[in-house]
Amino acid sequence: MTDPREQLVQAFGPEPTETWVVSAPGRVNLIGEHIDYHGLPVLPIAIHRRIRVAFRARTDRRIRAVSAKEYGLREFEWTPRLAPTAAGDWENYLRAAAEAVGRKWGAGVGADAAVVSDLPPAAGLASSSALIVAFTLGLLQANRRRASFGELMEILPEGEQFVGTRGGGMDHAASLASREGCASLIEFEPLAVRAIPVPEDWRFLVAHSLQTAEKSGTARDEYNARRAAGTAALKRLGFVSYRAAIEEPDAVEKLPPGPERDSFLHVTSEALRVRAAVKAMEQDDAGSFGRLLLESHASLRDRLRVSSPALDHLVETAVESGALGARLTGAGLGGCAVVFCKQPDLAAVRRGLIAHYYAGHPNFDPHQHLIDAQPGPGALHLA
Ligand code: NG1
Repeated sequence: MTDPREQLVQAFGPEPTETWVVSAPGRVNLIGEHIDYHGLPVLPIAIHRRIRVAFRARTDRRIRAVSAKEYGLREFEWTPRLAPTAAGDWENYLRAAAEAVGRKWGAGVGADAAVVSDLPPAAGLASSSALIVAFTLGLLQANRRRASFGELMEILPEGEQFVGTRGGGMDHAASLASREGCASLIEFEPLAVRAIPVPEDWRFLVAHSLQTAEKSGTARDEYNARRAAGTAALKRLGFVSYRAAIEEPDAVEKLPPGPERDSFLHVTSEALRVRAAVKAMEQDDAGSFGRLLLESHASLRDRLRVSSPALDHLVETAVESGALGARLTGAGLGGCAVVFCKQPDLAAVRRGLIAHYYAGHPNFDPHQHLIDAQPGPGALHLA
C-alpha cells in the first residue's frame, strides 16, 4: 500500500506542520446478522486490510481530501450543520465524519487529508464505516480532542445514517475496538466488547458472490423493512426489548404467519446461535462453529429472506469444497459469504470455490473477491 503521507505532499505540497496517519480496518461478521440494530450481541472480526489517512491540521474550517484517482479531490467548509452532497459521492463519507464530530463537539479546524486503502469497496468488509471511523479520528486529532470508545460509539452509527442506512453499531465497534488474533463479542446494552481468542488453526475467507448489494436504493429499503418487521413483532408481543424476548422464545406462537413472525424467529434464534458460537470458539470446537454458521445462513435465507440464489450457491460450493461452515455476511441480498475451515483445508476450499463458483466469471479477481480474513487489531489498538 502506498504511504498516504506521500499522497498528501503530492496533492497539497510540503508543509512544515505536523502530519500523522490514522488507520481503521475493515471487518467481517462471523455470526449475529441483522440483530445488532435490535441491540443484540454480534461476533465480527476486524481484518488486516484497512484504510489509512494522512492528516494535517489547518487553521481555517476547510476540509480537503484526496483519494485514489477515480475518486479525486474533494473540499468543503466544515460548518456546524452539514447536508449530504450528491448521492453516491465519496465526499459524503467525509461529511458524515465531520457532521458526527460537529454534532457532539462543534465544528473545529479543518484538515488536509490523503486516503489510501487496500480494502475493496462494496465487498462486504465495511469499507465505508472504516473510512468514516478513520476520518473521524483524524478530525478529532486535528482538534486535539481525545474521545473515548463510548463517545465514538455515540456519534458514529448516527453519522452513517448521513450516507445511507442507519445500521447498528457493529461495523464501527469492530473497526475501533478489535484485538489482534481475537473475534469481538460486541454487546450494545450496555456497550461492551469482549475479545474472544480465535483458535490458531481456524481460517476465514470472505468470498464475493459477484453480485453487489448497493447500500442505496432497493437494498436500503429491504434492510429497513427487515428492521421494521422485527420491531413490529416485538411490540405486538409486548416485549420491551429483544433481550427480554429471547428469554421467552415460545411467545412467537402468538404471531400469525408472515414477515413479523419470521423476523422474530430469525432474531431470537440468531441471538442464541451467537451465544453458542462464542462457546464453540472458546472450546476450539470447529465442527459446532461451522454448523452454527450454516444454520445462520438457513435462517437468513428462509426467514429473513435476505439471501440470493448466488449466495446460496456460494455457501453450498464452499461446503462441498471442504469448508466446515459458511454463511452470507453483512446485510445480504448480494455481497459476500464468510467461509470457515481449518488451516490444512484452506487451499482446497479456495481451489474448489475458484473451480466451481468463479469459473466462467471473467470479472473474478482473487485479490478483491476471495480474501483471507484473519483477525487483526482495531483502530484503537493499532500501533
Ligand atoms: P453491511 O451490509 O456489511 O454494511 C449492515 C449494517 C450492520 C448490520 C448488518 C446486518 C451498516 C453500516 N451496517 O452491514 O450494522 O446491521 O448490515 O447484520 O448499516
